[in-house]
Amino acid sequence: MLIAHLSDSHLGYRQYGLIERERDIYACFEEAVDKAIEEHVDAVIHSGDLFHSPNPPPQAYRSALRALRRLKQKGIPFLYIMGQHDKPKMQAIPPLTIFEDMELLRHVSEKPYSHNEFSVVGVDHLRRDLLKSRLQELKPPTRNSVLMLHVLLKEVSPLGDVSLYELPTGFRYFALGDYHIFKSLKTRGGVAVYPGSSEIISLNDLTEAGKGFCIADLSKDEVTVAFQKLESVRPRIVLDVDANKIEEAASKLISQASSMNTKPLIHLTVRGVGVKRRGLDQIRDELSKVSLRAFISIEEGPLTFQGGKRFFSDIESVIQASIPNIGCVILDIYKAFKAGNLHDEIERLLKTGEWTKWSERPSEVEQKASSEASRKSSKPKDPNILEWVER
Ligand SMILES: [Mn+2]
Repeated sequence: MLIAHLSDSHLGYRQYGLIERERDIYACFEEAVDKAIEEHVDAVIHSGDLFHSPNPPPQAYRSALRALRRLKQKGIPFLYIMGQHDKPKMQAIPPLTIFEDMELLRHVSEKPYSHNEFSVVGVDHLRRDLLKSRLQELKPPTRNSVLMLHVLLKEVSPLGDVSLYELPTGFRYFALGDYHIFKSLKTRGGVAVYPGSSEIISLNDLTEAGKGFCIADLSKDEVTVAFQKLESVRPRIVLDVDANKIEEAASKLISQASSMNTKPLIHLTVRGVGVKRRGLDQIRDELSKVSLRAFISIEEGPLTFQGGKRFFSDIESVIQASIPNIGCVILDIYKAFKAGNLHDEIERLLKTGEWTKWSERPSEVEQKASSEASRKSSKPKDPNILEWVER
């Protein structure tokens, strides 16, 4: 029994308001289905968020229809559950019902699927308390059973709803959705797998392994899982660069982007104090020619860890930003040490009792941030700079 496991395709999502991005997302889903057919799978299962919304645009229906028809022609069943994105909030009909009427798929949360010893059971996305009681009722109908859930496990996120050990026993494959990065976890009797989203829906979805789906083989004693990377995923370049090195970084970016077959999305963070947006206009224009869209943001913050690299402008800012509350203490000691009067300074602090007020004192970074915030709110925002906040 070979199954293709997909999840979080988010059909109909128009990221950054770009039609190209909506098309990228369709292309990824359709590529995954084509690959599944090529691999001669016995079933395709989808663990939720097939559509980005319970009211998808007509193009999203067409993309789903194209894929489902190809599967139907090959006699491959498509089984699905709903995620929080495509589940209607009120008493409305879920978008995929229309395809169920056309007998192109099966909603396993309504009616489990069985074929000989193989069966698939599923639960649509549920609130944590409802999910927990629902999980207790679930039993595998046959020896070779799959359980589909749209749930965030505590093993992948501190915001998770349930733990791996709270899942019912007896299932060989837990086909999970909601977490957008590929992850395979061992359970007592089998495996729990997140194939991840088929495209990059938010920058959090970026991963070295790429985006794709899974093919699981349930015919042997031990379940095997193979990740299938998709070619249709649009490339992204995320770069965090010190303002002093911006020219060099920009020319590298331009040659990297122009050598790509598909125009990438570029996310450039320029780090430094007093960086002027106006000064970056030319760089953004040049990057725009070789990319689908280039986003440039400015960070005054001194320290981040991105792509394993460390950026900071001065040690004082590093201390304050990275050690909340007691940052002031360390900073005072550091300054005294640098000035060569560490002993005198500590004695003075102890005598005056000033050290007791350390935790109440706002750090210079906080003061800077609050004055920055008030300045920002009074100033009209540069329409050319897009923030990359998504979802
Ligand atoms: Mn999702």
